[in-house]
Amino acid sequence: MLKPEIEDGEQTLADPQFRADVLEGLARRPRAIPARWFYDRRGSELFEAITNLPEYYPTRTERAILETACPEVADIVGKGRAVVEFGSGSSTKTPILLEAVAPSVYVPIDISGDFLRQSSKVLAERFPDLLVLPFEADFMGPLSLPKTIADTPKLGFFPGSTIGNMIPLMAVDLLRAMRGSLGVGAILLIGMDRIKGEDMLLPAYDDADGVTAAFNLNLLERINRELGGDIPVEAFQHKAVWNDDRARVEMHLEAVRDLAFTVDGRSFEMAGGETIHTENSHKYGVRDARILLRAGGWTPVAEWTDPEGLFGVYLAEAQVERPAP
Ligand code: AVJ
Repeated sequence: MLKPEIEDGEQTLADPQFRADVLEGLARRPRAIPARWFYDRRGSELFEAITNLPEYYPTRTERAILETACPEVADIVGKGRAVVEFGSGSSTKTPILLEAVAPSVYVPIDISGDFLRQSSKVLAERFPDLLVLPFEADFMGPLSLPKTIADTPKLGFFPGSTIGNMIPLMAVDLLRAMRGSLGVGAILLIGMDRIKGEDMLLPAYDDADGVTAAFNLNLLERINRELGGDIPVEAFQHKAVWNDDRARVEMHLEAVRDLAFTVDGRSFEMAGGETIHTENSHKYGVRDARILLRAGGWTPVAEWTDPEGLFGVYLAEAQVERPAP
Protein backbone atom coordinates (compact mmCIF):
# COMPACT_ATOMS: atom_id res chain seq x y z
CA MET A 1 0.00 0.00 0.00
CA LEU A 2 1.14 3.52 -0.74
CA LYS A 3 1.76 5.71 2.25
CA PRO A 4 -0.69 8.61 2.44
CA GLU A 5 0.97 11.92 1.69
CA ILE A 6 1.75 14.13 4.64
CA GLU A 7 -0.74 16.96 4.79
CA ASP A 8 0.02 20.51 5.79
CA GLY A 9 0.14 20.95 9.53
CA GLU A 10 0.25 17.23 10.15
CA GLN A 11 2.74 15.91 12.66
CA THR A 12 6.10 15.17 11.05
CA LEU A 13 8.20 12.18 12.05
CA ALA A 14 9.83 13.09 15.35
CA ASP A 15 13.43 12.35 16.26
CA PRO A 16 13.27 9.30 18.56
CA GLN A 17 15.93 10.85 20.79
CA PHE A 18 13.79 14.00 21.16
CA ARG A 19 10.82 11.85 22.19
CA ALA A 20 12.91 9.89 24.70
CA ASP A 21 14.54 13.01 26.20
CA VAL A 22 11.19 14.80 26.59
CA LEU A 23 9.31 11.85 28.12
CA GLU A 24 12.16 11.01 30.45
CA GLY A 25 12.79 14.67 31.32
CA LEU A 26 9.15 15.41 32.18
CA ALA A 27 8.89 12.34 34.39
CA ARG A 28 12.09 13.17 36.33
CA ARG A 29 12.38 15.49 39.39
CA PRO A 30 13.45 18.19 38.95
CA ARG A 31 11.97 18.13 35.46
CA ALA A 32 14.53 18.98 32.78
CA ILE A 33 14.84 18.83 28.98
CA PRO A 34 18.25 19.18 27.25
CA ALA A 35 18.86 22.60 25.66
CA ARG A 36 19.86 21.10 22.30
CA TRP A 37 16.15 20.59 21.50
CA PHE A 38 15.57 24.36 21.31
CA TYR A 39 16.96 24.40 17.81
CA ASP A 40 14.20 23.45 15.38
CA ARG A 41 13.78 25.91 12.49
CA ARG A 42 11.76 28.38 14.59
CA GLY A 43 14.13 27.99 17.53
CA SER A 44 17.16 28.63 15.33
CA GLU A 45 15.49 31.79 13.97
CA LEU A 46 14.67 32.97 17.49
CA PHE A 47 18.26 32.31 18.57
CA GLU A 48 19.51 34.44 15.65
CA ALA A 49 17.16 37.19 16.89
CA ILE A 50 18.57 36.83 20.43
CA THR A 51 22.11 37.37 19.14
CA ASN A 52 21.02 40.82 17.84
CA LEU A 53 19.32 41.96 21.08
CA PRO A 54 20.85 44.96 22.90
CA GLU A 55 20.78 42.96 26.17
CA TYR A 56 22.54 39.91 24.67
CA TYR A 57 26.17 41.06 24.82
CA PRO A 58 27.99 37.72 24.09
CA THR A 59 27.66 37.57 20.29
CA ARG A 60 28.76 41.10 19.42
CA THR A 61 31.44 41.07 22.13
CA GLU A 62 32.96 37.80 20.90
CA ARG A 63 32.85 39.00 17.29
CA ALA A 64 34.78 42.16 18.23
CA ILE A 65 37.35 40.07 20.14
CA LEU A 66 37.78 37.73 17.16
CA GLU A 67 38.49 40.69 14.85
CA THR A 68 41.57 41.45 16.96
CA ALA A 69 42.44 37.90 17.96
CA CYS A 70 42.29 36.09 14.60
CA PRO A 71 45.27 37.86 12.94
CA GLU A 72 47.28 37.00 16.09
CA VAL A 73 46.00 33.42 15.94
CA ALA A 74 47.34 33.27 12.37
CA ASP A 75 50.77 34.45 13.59
CA ILE A 76 50.82 31.70 16.21
CA VAL A 77 49.38 28.73 14.28
CA GLY A 78 50.58 29.59 10.75
CA LYS A 79 48.56 29.26 7.56
CA GLY A 80 47.16 26.22 5.78
CA ARG A 81 45.66 24.32 8.71
CA ALA A 82 42.37 22.47 8.44
CA VAL A 83 39.76 24.45 10.39
CA VAL A 84 37.22 22.22 12.13
CA GLU A 85 34.23 24.07 13.59
CA PHE A 86 32.07 22.37 16.24
CA GLY A 87 28.35 23.20 16.11
CA SER A 88 28.84 25.61 13.23
CA GLY A 89 25.15 26.64 12.99
CA SER A 90 24.87 29.69 10.74
CA SER A 91 28.70 30.14 10.76
CA THR A 92 28.46 33.92 11.14
CA LYS A 93 31.78 34.37 12.96
CA THR A 94 33.67 31.93 10.74
CA PRO A 95 34.68 34.39 7.96
CA ILE A 96 36.73 36.41 10.48
CA LEU A 97 38.81 33.31 11.25
CA LEU A 98 39.00 32.05 7.65
CA GLU A 99 40.19 35.46 6.36
CA ALA A 100 42.97 35.50 8.93
CA VAL A 101 44.27 31.92 8.91
CA ALA A 102 43.74 31.09 5.20
CA PRO A 103 43.05 27.41 5.85
CA SER A 104 43.41 24.71 3.20
CA VAL A 105 40.18 23.04 4.27
CA TYR A 106 37.15 24.02 6.34
CA VAL A 107 35.11 21.30 8.06
CA PRO A 108 31.89 22.62 9.68
CA ILE A 109 30.22 20.07 11.98
CA ASP A 110 26.56 20.41 12.94
CA ILE A 111 23.62 18.15 13.82
CA SER A 112 21.19 20.29 11.83
CA GLY A 113 21.87 19.07 8.25
CA ASP A 114 19.68 21.68 6.52
CA PHE A 115 21.30 24.58 8.25
CA LEU A 116 24.76 23.08 7.67
CA ARG A 117 24.37 22.67 3.90
CA GLN A 118 22.87 26.15 3.55
CA SER A 119 25.64 27.94 5.45
CA SER A 120 28.36 25.81 3.78
CA LYS A 121 27.10 26.97 0.38
CA VAL A 122 27.26 30.61 1.41
CA LEU A 123 30.82 30.19 2.75
CA ALA A 124 32.01 28.27 -0.31
CA GLU A 125 30.78 31.14 -2.51
CA ARG A 126 32.55 33.71 -0.38
CA PHE A 127 35.80 31.67 -0.29
CA PRO A 128 35.98 30.11 -3.79
CA ASP A 129 39.48 28.63 -3.27
CA LEU A 130 38.60 26.97 0.02
CA LEU A 131 37.65 23.30 0.16
CA VAL A 132 34.51 23.13 2.35
CA LEU A 133 33.65 19.68 3.71
CA PRO A 134 30.38 19.88 5.73
CA PHE A 135 30.06 17.07 8.24
CA GLU A 136 26.62 16.22 9.64
CA ALA A 137 27.18 14.80 13.11
CA ASP A 138 26.54 15.28 16.81
CA PHE A 139 29.91 16.59 17.97
CA MET A 140 29.12 15.30 21.48
CA GLY A 141 29.63 11.76 20.18
CA PRO A 142 32.83 10.15 18.86
CA LEU A 143 33.83 11.64 15.50
CA SER A 144 35.85 10.23 12.65
CA LEU A 145 36.88 13.25 10.61
CA PRO A 146 37.17 13.09 6.79
CA LYS A 147 40.29 11.18 5.62
CA THR A 148 41.19 14.13 3.37
CA ILE A 149 42.44 16.05 6.41
CA ALA A 150 44.18 13.13 8.15
CA ASP A 151 47.67 14.57 7.57
CA THR A 152 46.79 18.27 7.80
CA PRO A 153 47.44 20.05 11.13
CA LYS A 154 44.10 21.00 12.68
CA LEU A 155 42.67 24.17 14.17
CA GLY A 156 39.47 23.51 16.12
CA PHE A 157 36.98 26.39 16.43
CA PHE A 158 34.32 26.37 19.15
CA PRO A 159 32.91 29.90 19.51
CA GLY A 160 29.72 31.26 21.09
CA SER A 161 30.31 29.91 24.60
CA THR A 162 28.42 26.80 23.49
CA ILE A 163 30.58 24.86 25.96
CA GLY A 164 28.68 26.78 28.67
CA ASN A 165 25.58 24.67 27.95
CA MET A 166 27.37 21.65 29.45
CA ILE A 167 27.97 20.97 33.10
CA PRO A 168 31.75 20.93 33.73
CA LEU A 169 31.78 17.11 33.87
CA MET A 170 30.43 16.93 30.31
CA ALA A 171 32.48 19.93 29.14
CA VAL A 172 35.67 18.08 30.11
CA ASP A 173 34.48 14.95 28.30
CA LEU A 174 33.85 17.02 25.19
CA LEU A 175 37.23 18.76 25.34
CA ARG A 176 38.92 15.37 25.70
CA ALA A 177 36.89 13.98 22.79
CA MET A 178 37.96 16.97 20.68
CA ARG A 179 41.57 16.30 21.60
CA GLY A 180 41.03 12.70 20.53
CA SER A 181 39.53 13.57 17.17
CA LEU A 182 41.83 16.53 16.33
CA GLY A 183 44.97 14.81 17.60
CA VAL A 184 48.14 15.83 19.45
CA GLY A 185 49.56 19.03 17.94
CA ALA A 186 46.10 20.43 17.23
CA ILE A 187 45.11 23.92 18.34
CA LEU A 188 41.72 24.97 19.66
CA LEU A 189 40.18 28.46 19.54
CA ILE A 190 37.29 28.56 22.00
CA GLY A 191 34.95 31.22 23.38
CA MET A 192 33.69 31.21 26.98
CA ASP A 193 31.44 33.79 28.57
CA ARG A 194 32.76 35.29 31.80
CA ILE A 195 31.23 35.63 35.26
CA LYS A 196 29.73 39.07 35.81
CA GLY A 197 26.97 40.80 37.78
CA GLU A 198 23.36 39.67 37.71
CA ASP A 199 22.42 43.17 36.60
CA MET A 200 23.94 42.33 33.23
CA LEU A 201 23.49 38.53 33.14
CA LEU A 202 19.77 38.34 33.83
CA PRO A 203 18.57 40.83 31.17
CA ALA A 204 20.74 38.96 28.63
CA TYR A 205 18.56 35.89 29.31
CA ASP A 206 15.29 37.76 29.91
CA ASP A 207 15.12 40.61 27.43
CA ALA A 208 12.53 43.40 27.40
CA ASP A 209 11.03 42.33 24.05
CA GLY A 210 10.45 38.76 25.25
CA VAL A 211 12.50 37.14 22.47
CA THR A 212 14.29 34.84 24.93
CA ALA A 213 10.94 33.99 26.53
CA ALA A 214 9.60 33.05 23.07
CA PHE A 215 12.75 30.97 22.44
CA ASN A 216 12.24 29.08 25.71
CA LEU A 217 8.47 28.63 25.21
CA ASN A 218 9.01 27.42 21.63
CA LEU A 219 10.30 24.19 23.15
CA LEU A 220 6.76 23.50 24.42
CA GLU A 221 5.31 24.38 21.00
CA ARG A 222 7.79 22.00 19.41
CA ILE A 223 6.75 19.22 21.78
CA ASN A 224 3.09 19.83 20.92
CA ARG A 225 3.92 19.92 17.18
CA GLU A 226 6.28 17.01 16.88
CA LEU A 227 5.25 14.73 19.73
CA GLY A 228 1.48 15.21 19.58
CA GLY A 229 1.35 17.07 22.90
CA ASP A 230 -1.42 19.25 24.31
CA ILE A 231 0.66 21.37 26.69
CA PRO A 232 -1.15 24.64 27.54
CA VAL A 233 1.75 26.88 26.52
CA GLU A 234 0.00 30.05 27.76
CA ALA A 235 0.07 28.60 31.29
CA PHE A 236 3.89 28.68 31.36
CA GLN A 237 6.24 31.56 31.92
CA HIS A 238 9.90 32.03 31.11
CA LYS A 239 12.28 32.34 34.07
CA ALA A 240 16.00 33.15 34.10
CA VAL A 241 17.94 32.74 37.36
CA TRP A 242 21.58 33.11 38.36
CA ASN A 243 22.88 30.06 40.24
CA ASP A 244 25.90 31.52 42.02
CA ASP A 245 26.98 28.20 43.53
CA ARG A 246 27.40 26.68 40.07
CA ALA A 247 28.25 29.94 38.27
CA ARG A 248 25.55 29.61 35.67
CA VAL A 249 22.43 31.25 34.33
CA GLU A 250 19.55 28.76 34.30
CA MET A 251 16.45 28.97 32.18
CA HIS A 252 13.23 27.39 33.38
CA LEU A 253 9.61 27.17 32.26
CA GLU A 254 7.33 27.76 35.23
CA ALA A 255 3.72 26.57 35.44
CA VAL A 256 1.64 29.58 36.52
CA ARG A 257 -1.21 27.36 37.81
CA ASP A 258 -1.93 23.69 38.48
CA LEU A 259 -2.18 21.98 35.11
CA ALA A 260 -2.28 18.64 33.31
CA PHE A 261 -1.31 17.61 29.78
CA THR A 262 -0.36 14.63 27.66
CA VAL A 263 2.63 14.04 25.42
CA ASP A 264 2.70 11.01 23.14
CA GLY A 265 -0.25 9.55 25.08
CA ARG A 266 1.48 9.94 28.46
CA SER A 267 -0.15 12.09 31.18
CA PHE A 268 1.70 14.65 33.25
CA GLU A 269 0.56 16.92 36.07
CA MET A 270 2.30 20.01 37.35
CA ALA A 271 1.47 22.19 40.33
CA GLY A 272 1.52 25.98 39.97
CA GLY A 273 5.08 27.21 40.62
CA GLU A 274 6.70 23.96 39.43
CA THR A 275 9.30 24.34 36.69
CA ILE A 276 10.90 22.52 33.80
CA HIS A 277 14.65 23.25 33.65
CA THR A 278 15.56 23.89 30.00
CA GLU A 279 19.06 25.37 29.87
CA ASN A 280 22.29 26.04 31.71
CA SER A 281 24.71 28.69 30.59
CA HIS A 282 27.90 28.30 32.62
CA LYS A 283 30.21 31.30 33.03
CA TYR A 284 33.96 30.98 33.51
CA GLY A 285 36.44 33.39 35.08
CA VAL A 286 39.91 33.50 33.45
CA ARG A 287 41.38 30.96 35.89
CA ASP A 288 38.27 28.77 35.60
CA ALA A 289 38.60 28.73 31.82
CA ARG A 290 42.28 27.79 32.00
CA ILE A 291 41.76 24.90 34.41
CA LEU A 292 38.78 23.64 32.38
CA LEU A 293 40.96 23.57 29.26
CA ARG A 294 43.82 21.81 31.08
CA ALA A 295 41.41 19.26 32.54
CA GLY A 296 40.28 18.53 29.00
CA GLY A 297 43.84 18.02 27.74
CA TRP A 298 44.39 21.47 26.21
CA THR A 299 47.25 23.76 27.26
CA PRO A 300 46.31 27.46 27.14
CA VAL A 301 48.72 29.42 24.91
CA ALA A 302 46.98 32.79 24.42
CA GLU A 303 43.82 34.59 25.48
CA TRP A 304 41.86 37.68 24.56
CA THR A 305 39.02 39.66 26.07
CA ASP A 306 37.08 42.88 25.42
CA PRO A 307 37.86 46.17 27.23
CA GLU A 308 35.17 45.43 29.85
CA GLY A 309 36.24 41.80 30.36
CA LEU A 310 32.79 40.44 29.53
CA PHE A 311 33.84 37.52 27.35
CA GLY A 312 36.95 35.35 26.91
CA VAL A 313 38.50 33.82 23.79
CA TYR A 314 41.23 31.22 24.42
CA LEU A 315 43.80 29.51 22.23
CA ALA A 316 44.99 26.14 23.53
CA GLU A 317 47.21 23.36 22.24
CA ALA A 318 46.89 19.58 22.53
CA GLN A 319 50.42 18.92 23.78
CA VAL A 320 51.93 15.59 24.68
CA GLU A 321 51.24 15.24 28.39
CA ARG A 322 53.01 13.13 30.97
CA PRO A 323 50.79 11.91 33.81
CA ALA A 324 53.49 12.48 36.46
CA PRO A 325 56.53 14.79 36.94
C1 AVJ B 1 24.24 29.30 22.42
C2 AVJ B 1 24.40 28.27 24.51
C3 AVJ B 1 25.79 30.09 24.01
O1 AVJ B 1 23.86 30.17 26.65
O2 AVJ B 1 24.08 32.19 25.92
C4 AVJ B 1 20.95 32.43 24.59
C5 AVJ B 1 22.03 30.09 24.28
N1 AVJ B 1 20.00 30.78 25.55
N2 AVJ B 1 19.90 32.89 25.25
C6 AVJ B 1 23.80 31.00 25.75
C7 AVJ B 1 21.03 31.09 24.78
C8 AVJ B 1 19.30 31.90 25.82
C9 AVJ B 1 23.44 30.54 24.34
N3 AVJ B 1 24.44 29.54 23.83
